[in-house]
Amino acid sequence: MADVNEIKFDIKKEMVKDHLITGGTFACAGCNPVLGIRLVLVALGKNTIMVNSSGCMTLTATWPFTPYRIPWVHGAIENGGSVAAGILMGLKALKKDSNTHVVVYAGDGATYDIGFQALAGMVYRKEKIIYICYNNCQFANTGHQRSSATEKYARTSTTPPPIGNPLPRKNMAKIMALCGAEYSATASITNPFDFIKKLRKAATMKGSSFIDVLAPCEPGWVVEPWETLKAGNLMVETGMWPLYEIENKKFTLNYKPKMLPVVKALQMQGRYKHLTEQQVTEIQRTVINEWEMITKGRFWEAEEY
Ligand SMILES: Cc1ncc(C[n+]2csc(CCOP(=O)(O)OP(=O)(O)O)c2C)c(N)n1
Ligand code: SF4
Ligand SMILES: [Mg+2]
Repeated sequence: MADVNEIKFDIKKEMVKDHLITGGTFACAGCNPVLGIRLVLVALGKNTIMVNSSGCMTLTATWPFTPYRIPWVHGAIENGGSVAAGILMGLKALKKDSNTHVVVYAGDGATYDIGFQALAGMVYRKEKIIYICYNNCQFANTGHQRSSATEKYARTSTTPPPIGNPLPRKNMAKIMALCGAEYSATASITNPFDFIKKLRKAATMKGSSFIDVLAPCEPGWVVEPWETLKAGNLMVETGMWPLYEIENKKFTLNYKPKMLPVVKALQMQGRYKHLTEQQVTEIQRTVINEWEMITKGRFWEAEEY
């Protein structure tokens, strides 16, 4: 299928449709993961069943309240991929699978770490499921601990200063492509049209899709509620979070960032406040190397920041 940039999207037509997630959730002000759910439902519409793995988004629907106008299921943190596969099997038995989108909306801790096995199994079996990781780069709900999506040197409650997180994050979109995802992509809440188009493209696949969407978290990134989108935008424009897609192992870069100095993104986030000049230089070097690889046809060898 065509590069997402070729998919048409008419914002005027889309925005007059009913919202499928209403306001009034228990999420923090400025929470990008909640905004992500809204974009998912704009993209896929009401014939969607959403599976939630335990995390902050579990608290969006706290009995007896729900903001959802679609069926929504909370499984557990470790089994999003399996719960979705079970739902798909049920829909197949009822012959209702062809017009229903089965979606997992899970955090990075659930995706990169605790639910990795169920996700890898789902993708390996090529289940027709769209798995979306809302990536706030930490286990936010339990107190902002490090996950395998936490960036190198970022501060979390389990990786405190002076060093911060000593490890780089996993290259999850690549891993999913190699596990068998027909479509695997990165996205950012700050680039909503790119995200929506990727979701629509994912919906046309016969097999599994995986989308890793960067979704800043106000207390976790230590930014003000009104700064979360700006913080995410700077991660994209500095090249720290590249936007790309891999379709049947073919890589396409979807967006050319401004390549601002990484310090612009780092200095506005409290989780990077402790960084030394040396650490900032190392991050900048990593990002430059990565982009050199990406733009010179060596994507599969690139280490992402
Ligand atoms: C097996 C298991 N281990 C740990 C937990 C506790 N737990 C609940 S939510 C959560 C954080 C999940 O992090 P993430 O998936 O990144 O979502 P976020 O909280 O960031 O939205 C954890 C560790 C759990 N529910 N089940
Ligand atoms: S802690 Fe972060 S992810 Fe959780 S509700 Fe608040 S802003 Fe959203
Ligand atoms: Mg998280």
